[in-house]
Amino acid sequence: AHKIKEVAERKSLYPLPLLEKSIYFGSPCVSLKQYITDPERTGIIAEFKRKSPSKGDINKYANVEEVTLGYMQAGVSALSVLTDTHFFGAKPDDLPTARKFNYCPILRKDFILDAYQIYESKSMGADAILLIAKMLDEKTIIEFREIAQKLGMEVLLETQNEEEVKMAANSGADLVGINNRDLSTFDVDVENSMRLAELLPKSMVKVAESGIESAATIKLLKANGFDGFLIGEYFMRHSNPAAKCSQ
Ligand code: IGP
Repeated sequence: AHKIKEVAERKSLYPLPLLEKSIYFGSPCVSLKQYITDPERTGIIAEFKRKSPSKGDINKYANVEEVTLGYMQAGVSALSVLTDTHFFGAKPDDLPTARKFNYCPILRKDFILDAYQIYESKSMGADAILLIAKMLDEKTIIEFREIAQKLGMEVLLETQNEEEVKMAANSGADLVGINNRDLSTFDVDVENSMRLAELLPKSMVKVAESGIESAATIKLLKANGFDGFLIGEYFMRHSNPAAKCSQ
């Protein structure tokens, strides 16, 4: 509580009493890692996003309740909900709404740059947060990972090159993500991801992110050590994303 106060005071977006009032603050999280590795489930993390920097508008008027419920009924392991407004068109209530209607793990997808956002994630009802290795130094990653885990959440640490993957192996992150998309060129390269996955211990839960468009790609990634598959645009660009997801 002391730490929450300190961080909330510094940022003072929502004051401490508001964050603390969230019913999610006192409640336990669902384990993303567990749902992804559950052999009864698909390993798919289905993402809700309206637009993206690489594609522009994807599904401007998508309804978060309808889409996330549909994803879950289609048998996904977890949901990923974008909360960034500027680049991804998120509305402030998207994640809390998804939470209200779904029991499965929810990953908060945003650019987390300040500890305050971790407390905020918990108050929104997230079970896990994304940390992006390219945006944070190693010391900050460990500090943020500790805060998230102390609040009961898990951390998916996103990597994209050899150096980041090696750092992630010793970061204490619950899951390591390897982004198939190079964020500077937007190129998708699954071969690169599979090569990088080999640098991680077998026991580490690995999530392949971005540009996944077919069951064949999932199969290939699975055969090469990946447990989870983060898929957004392939579902979202359809008028009924959940229907696409259940195919
Ligand atoms: C999903 P795609 O190509 O299936 O829509 O990708 C997800 O991997 C992508 O949205 C993503 C992302 C991120 C978004 C990966 N890392 C970091 C925002 C921030």
